[in-house]
Amino acid sequence: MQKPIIYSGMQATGNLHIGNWLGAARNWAKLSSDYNCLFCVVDLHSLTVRQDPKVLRQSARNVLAWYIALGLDPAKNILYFQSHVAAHAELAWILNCYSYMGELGRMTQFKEKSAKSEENINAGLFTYPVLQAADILLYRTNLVPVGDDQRQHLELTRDVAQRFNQVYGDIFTVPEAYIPPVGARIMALQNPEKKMSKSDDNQANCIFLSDEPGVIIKKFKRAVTDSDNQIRHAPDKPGISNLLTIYSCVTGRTMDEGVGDFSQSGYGDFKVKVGEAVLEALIPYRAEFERLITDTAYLDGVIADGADKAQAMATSTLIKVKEAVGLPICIKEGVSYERS
Ligand code: AQP
Repeated sequence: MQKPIIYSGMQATGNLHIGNWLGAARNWAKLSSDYNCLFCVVDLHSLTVRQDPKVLRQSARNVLAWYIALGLDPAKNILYFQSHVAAHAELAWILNCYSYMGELGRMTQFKEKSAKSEENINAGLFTYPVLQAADILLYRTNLVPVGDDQRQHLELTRDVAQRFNQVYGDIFTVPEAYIPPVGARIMALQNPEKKMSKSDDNQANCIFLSDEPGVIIKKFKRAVTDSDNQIRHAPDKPGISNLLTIYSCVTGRTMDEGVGDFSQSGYGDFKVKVGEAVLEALIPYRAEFERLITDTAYLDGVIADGADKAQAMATSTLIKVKEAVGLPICIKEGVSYERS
């Protein structure tokens, strides 16, 4: 029997941070043996913000190398760049015609990002969730493992898929979100009321996977706590709770065990120990990333192979969609699929 399909992705911009790892990539690796998986570097999404072309190209490659370093074997998973499969942009256009201005305007990420970049509120920022829906629906995805911030976009994907299916029959699989019970929203270290984010102006908020060890410990030492010196996980202690969550994710200790581990510690000691636990967990992944990123031929091969495999799956869905909506099918597009 065919395994169900997982699809997920990360933007090509900047360095990955521990939120991207603990909220998403870590679960991709855990789930990957039970599913057929596609993990995409969503480089088209990155264009909603002005990018330096050279930097973008390199950071896209870095993200793909991180995927492998974090445990995603390219022999068992399809790893590829979104821009290498034209069907993403084509399906996004079609789905734009089945998405409403009102629902897109309600997206929290659009509101936040447009408030942040008033000088560049482009149409791509607005239709970003439609491209995301196209990414997911192209592969008849069953499960989408993401962090908590993507919950709303996943709901929109489901709505668009159901709306389309109601008109044209059973074209799309309606996907489910997989949001992990712990680590789905790693918070900013200096401001634990908001999520850790790579575009944060204050770099001390964010632990990047490639930060030097000394920098990681320093950032943890500076993490905001509170004044009562009690190490427990509770809504009134967002800073401490965030650190305990990170500790639990990287060590595999439950929240209660984590609290027990620090029953004799003060905040200073606690913060250093969490930093050290993160560093220790990252060591093998960082070494593997350093090895991979210099292996140009190997990465080029993975990228080409991923593009071919993703292309074949995507084209088959796109033809079904085109046929459903009444677009003429070019004979050259003939790939194997069951015509209705
Ligand atoms: N803080 C987080 N905690 C848990 N999961 C997170 N994710 C992002 N931030 C956190 C998850 O990582 C995956 C890839 O996300 P993305 O590439 O779309 O990154 P993003 O949301 O753009 O990340 P940033 O860091 O927040 O970037 P900016 O600053 O550009 O907004 C997704 O599954 C996401 O849920």
